[in-house]
Amino acid sequence: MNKIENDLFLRACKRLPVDRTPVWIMRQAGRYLPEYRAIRQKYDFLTLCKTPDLAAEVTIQPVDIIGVDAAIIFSDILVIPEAMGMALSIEDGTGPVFAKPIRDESDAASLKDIDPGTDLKFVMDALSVTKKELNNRVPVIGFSGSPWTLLTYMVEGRGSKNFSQVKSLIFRNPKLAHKLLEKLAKAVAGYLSAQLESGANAVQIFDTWGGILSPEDYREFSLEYIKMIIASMKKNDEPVIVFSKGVHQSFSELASSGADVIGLDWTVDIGTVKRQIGNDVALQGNMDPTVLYADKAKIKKEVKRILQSYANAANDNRDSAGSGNSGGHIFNLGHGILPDIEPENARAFVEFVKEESIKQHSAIAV
Ligand code: 1CP
Repeated sequence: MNKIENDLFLRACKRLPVDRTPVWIMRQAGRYLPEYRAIRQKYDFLTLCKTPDLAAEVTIQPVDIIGVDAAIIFSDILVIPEAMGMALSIEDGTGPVFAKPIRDESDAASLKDIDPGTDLKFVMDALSVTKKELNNRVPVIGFSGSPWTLLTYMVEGRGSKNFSQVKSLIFRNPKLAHKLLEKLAKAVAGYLSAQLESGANAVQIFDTWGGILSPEDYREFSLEYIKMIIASMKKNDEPVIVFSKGVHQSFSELASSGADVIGLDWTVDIGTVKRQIGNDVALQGNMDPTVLYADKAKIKKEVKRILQSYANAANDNRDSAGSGNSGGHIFNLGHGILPDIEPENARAFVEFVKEESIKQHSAIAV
């Protein structure tokens, strides 16, 4: 494979030396960008996902406009259940909706096994076009939802506040829940492997709803399946990032899940987590996405605080990764960027991470 010009993101994932902290933003291709909205005016969301040239175009927008160090392929986690046969629509104001949610054995039996190379060929094609058009400027991240997070949408039928349907399922019929989760784990492992095969340089598993479970239930219904996926993926040395939101008590277990990188939401201190779990994995995160509503002075202050917290912990841990004490950190928000953020603030955020981390790295190196 051709050498990637800016490979800071991949190096940080593998805890190799870097001269500054790389940064990207979850949901970086999306509605906060006027350039994205201009394309969305002409095409609906699923058409965008399924037209490789358009998906590639919006994937690359934040690299050019915001200056991030990695692209993430434009798609959605819900393309897997759709490929399994569930009719999906994305409704303005509501978000994704499945007309017929999965509630019992006969619904479950209607789900077909997928072959990612054919059933999700549009994602593979979007990756190929993106790789070609990016011309190795930055790495491309592929992704999937975790089995648990996919199951929540498949059972609820849409976004939910208290997740009563999917929770009823796991507590009343755990056997069926496990059967579905296993089916999803197989599909996700095949899907992520196919994305790497099609040119993705790393993959992220989004477990957005891991934190609605107790630590024990998280282990049983989410983490076990994430581990299964990582163990069974066909891959070379490409990094795997796991972002399980809100699972504060489970970081040590996550660190031994086989993931290279653990994504953190903003409700934990990154330095505290680093001290707790040690130096075996890299950390990604973790600025509160709503800090991007603030003025630039506040954004900068928050960026500096997070960089410093990580560096102090790396120093205490005697972490030898990277130059200085900041290797093994990928800067990101603690969850997706919100649609009403000013692009100017997103740009300033990325710039602050670059400037401040260079200062910090060189201060420590001398
Ligand atoms: O109107 C539009 O343009 C559609 C809005 C939209 C977008 C831009 C949806 C519907 N999905 C996406 C893209 C998307 N989704 C990406 C693109 C790549 C990037 O990051 O730039 C990614 C990674 C996702 C992943 C995703 N979809 C997650 C996991 C990450 C997270 O934010 O928690 C989840 C939970 C979804 C489901 C989903 N799809 C769309 C919406 C609005 C939602 C959330 C629904 C809810 O409220 O629960």
